[in-house]
Amino acid sequence: MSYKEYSGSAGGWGALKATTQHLFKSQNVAKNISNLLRTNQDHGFDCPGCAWGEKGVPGRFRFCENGAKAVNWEATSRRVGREFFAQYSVEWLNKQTDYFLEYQGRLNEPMSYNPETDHYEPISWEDAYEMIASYLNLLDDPNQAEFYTSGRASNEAAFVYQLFARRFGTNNFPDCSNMCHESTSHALGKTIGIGKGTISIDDFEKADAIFLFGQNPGTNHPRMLETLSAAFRRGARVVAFNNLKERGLERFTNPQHSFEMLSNGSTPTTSDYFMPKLGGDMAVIRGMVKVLLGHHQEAVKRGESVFDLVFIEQQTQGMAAYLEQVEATPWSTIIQQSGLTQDEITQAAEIYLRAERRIVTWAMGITQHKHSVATIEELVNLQLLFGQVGKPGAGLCPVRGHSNVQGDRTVGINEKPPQAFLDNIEKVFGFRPPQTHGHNVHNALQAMARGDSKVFIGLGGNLVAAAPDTDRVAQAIRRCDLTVHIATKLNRSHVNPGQASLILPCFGRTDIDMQAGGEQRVTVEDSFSMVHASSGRVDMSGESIHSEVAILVGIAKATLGAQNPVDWQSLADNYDHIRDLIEKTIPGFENFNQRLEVPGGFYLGNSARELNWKTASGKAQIVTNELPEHVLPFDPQSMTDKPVFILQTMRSHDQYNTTVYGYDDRYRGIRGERNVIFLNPKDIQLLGLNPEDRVDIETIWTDDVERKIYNFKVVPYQIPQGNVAAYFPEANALIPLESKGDWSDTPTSKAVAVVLIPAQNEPLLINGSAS
Ligand SMILES: Nc1nc2c(c(=O)[nH]1)N[C@H]1C(S)=C(S)[C@@H](COP(=O)(O)OP(=O)(O)OC[C@H]3O[C@@H](n4cnc5c(=O)[nH]c(N)nc54)[C@H](O)[C@@H]3O)O[C@H]1N2
Ligand SMILES: Nc1nc2c(c(=O)[nH]1)N[C@H]1C(S)=C(S)[C@@H](COP(=O)(O)OP(=O)(O)OC[C@H]3O[C@@H](n4cnc5c(=O)[nH]c(N)nc54)[C@H](O)[C@@H]3O)O[C@H]1N2
Ligand SMILES: [Mo]
Repeated sequence: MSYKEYSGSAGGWGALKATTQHLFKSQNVAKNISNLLRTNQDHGFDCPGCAWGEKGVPGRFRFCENGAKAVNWEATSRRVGREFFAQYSVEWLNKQTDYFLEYQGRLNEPMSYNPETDHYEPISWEDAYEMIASYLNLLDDPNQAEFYTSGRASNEAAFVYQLFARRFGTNNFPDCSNMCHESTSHALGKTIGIGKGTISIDDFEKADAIFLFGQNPGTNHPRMLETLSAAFRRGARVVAFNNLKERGLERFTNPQHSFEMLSNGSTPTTSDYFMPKLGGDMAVIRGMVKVLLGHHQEAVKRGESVFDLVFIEQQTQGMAAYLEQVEATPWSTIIQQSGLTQDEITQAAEIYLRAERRIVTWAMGITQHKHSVATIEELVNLQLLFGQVGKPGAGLCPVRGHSNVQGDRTVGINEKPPQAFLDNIEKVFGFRPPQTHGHNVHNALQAMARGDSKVFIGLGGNLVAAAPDTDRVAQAIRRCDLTVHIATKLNRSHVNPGQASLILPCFGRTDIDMQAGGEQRVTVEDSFSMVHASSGRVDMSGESIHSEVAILVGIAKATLGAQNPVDWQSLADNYDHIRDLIEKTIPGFENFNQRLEVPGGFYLGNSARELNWKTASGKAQIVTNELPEHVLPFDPQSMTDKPVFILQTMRSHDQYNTTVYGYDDRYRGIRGERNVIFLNPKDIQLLGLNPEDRVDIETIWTDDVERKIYNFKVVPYQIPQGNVAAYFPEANALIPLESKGDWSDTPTSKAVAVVLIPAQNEPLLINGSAS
């Protein structure tokens, strides 16, 4: 492995080269290129990459490097079938890397785990459905089953899934969003009455200033770079707050604009870049509001105002108490917590002040902390002070992760469903769904660890690798009587089976979905609440792979009976029937099937954007919070003599969550390795270490569990002193299950206290990578 600083810009030649390399490595080259051409087009499939939206420009060819990787990874011609599982035991497979497991190709036959041989063996679809039904129907209580969803599932699959599980009798819907934007949904629900962003993609063309908090679009939402650099070119200020110096946020060359590519030019994506400490954003925003309040007080003396007083008066509640709290917060605390100087915060505040239309965006750097909900409430307060909701070119923009994570929640994947939704289910389907709240990811894992939950079903995803405390989570899932994985590719969760375990292979976004009623399409919702259709191109007929909907219908029929509470088979035969049921149950989907014909899809609407506040008070709610004393619930330095660092875990450029495409992280200058830890050069010196030395990393937490990972290579990087960074899923073993966000239960993946110890042993080499 080696690392050297990356000198190019994000996107550009490097991106095209990487995309084509990926295309050529695959054994499906021609098919993949024609797939790419159809991604995000009107009659193509929705890119399984991220949830960024598209301006529906018909016929325009759009893709990004990482979307290309996602498509290519899914559309591989490699297969994992019975010979593979006969050859390798589960114990052996569990020792392999995440990269190795997924690289083997697409699952293409239902498999059942045999604990006596420790091998997966073929099973027929019908036997698999009967087996699931018998385990479910033997439970003492439906709440002993967990129905996990990952955000690639389509609206149609997710709706059928929740209908089945609710009819079965539970609201246990642990979901990937519990580890992702849960803090956003909670904070926005409480403050503006809807847990979604308030802007549309056009608003970026009208904004004067865009503030980006805790996100790395160059890697995770590459199409957003184009939006940002267009805004920049037009003169908008683009201000980034990031714990690391991220190349993709600094400069961008658009691979689809040949002129920039040829001249090797690059457009800056940001005009201003600030590097707060991990978890310091709430203090940053508090500081900005303090500066702005000062300006406001000055203006009032002149008989003017800086805040939007009419908006505050008519639309909000609670502003006075909040401003008192802002005044009471001393600069010393703000500076110490944020890691920025008063000057830097003032600079940011003044950019905000000079703009008229401001967008605030955020992602995991904001949502995966103990005080994430409070931080997002602080962002909302700032925007409400200036009337920045419901106005063109302005608003709140949480940038979602999985391509349909927002849609899944819309159609009912929700462990705390709103009463109106439950009432509609009762009205439409004639049964009373369970009324008590179910399990989120945190509760589900605890219940499985205790042995209370006994059946785990996963609609996609890879919970063992995505959740914190990897070893404990693996043990918890292994305690189940039955685990079922509806999946495209082999992963860590499949090789940690329950007593019995099934792998049920399904189609992905890129595949043709042929049913009795003809070729089917599915729908997804992007970050901007746009719903559009997606239909795949790859022909998988002839293999024993079924669609997600067909699999769920198979399970539902076997468990509940063919007609209970609907004619299940008719839903699998023609997904229009599912969309008719969604239309009947959920507001916003009127004429669902007809409206899918409109190019670019249709907008679900957003009540807050219309200044319709669905909160208890009927107004936008200003929430007053104190700044947290520490990013953790205790002072870790009091528990050890070694210097304590706060660790964030993040994505490399060569991965999609737990899916590892490769071992490079181009923009951060890493090649050929993932077991690296990024440190400030001064901290390296302070520890008496040198770049490329190897360290073991150990968590400081309040229990006796040892959480340690070994042999991570030290990499000097632009990161505040006292903060370090490593990749997930490797570093997930360090995050205690109990370390979670207030209100949201989201794992604190961006703040874990650790100490570094010079490595005791030489690294083991697995699949060419140190482990
Ligand atoms: N190619 C690709 N695309 C993806 C994904 C993928 O894995 N690969 N994952 C998808 C999913 S599910 C999601 S949720 C999104 C994730 O998209 P991101 O949120 O961009 O993902 P992370 O890699 O976790 O990056 C977090 C960023 O926040 C910064 N950061 C961390 N902590 C803090 C903090 O306390 N304050 C500030 N200001 N910054 C901080 C980090 O330095 C990093 O740049 O991307 C989606 N798109
Ligand atoms: N430490 C740390 N942990 C994190 C995070 C972090 O930043 N740091 N991020 C968190 C976030 S934001 C998220 S969203 C979660 C992600 O958690 P998950 O959504 O559970 O994980 P993924 O890695 O996206 O799931 C990958 C698997 O999904 C399956 N799959 C892929 N496509 C399809 C499909 O079309 N249908 C079906 N049925 N299956 C499919 C494949 O088998 C693949 O192995 O991880 C979280 N975990
Ligand atoms: Mo996510």
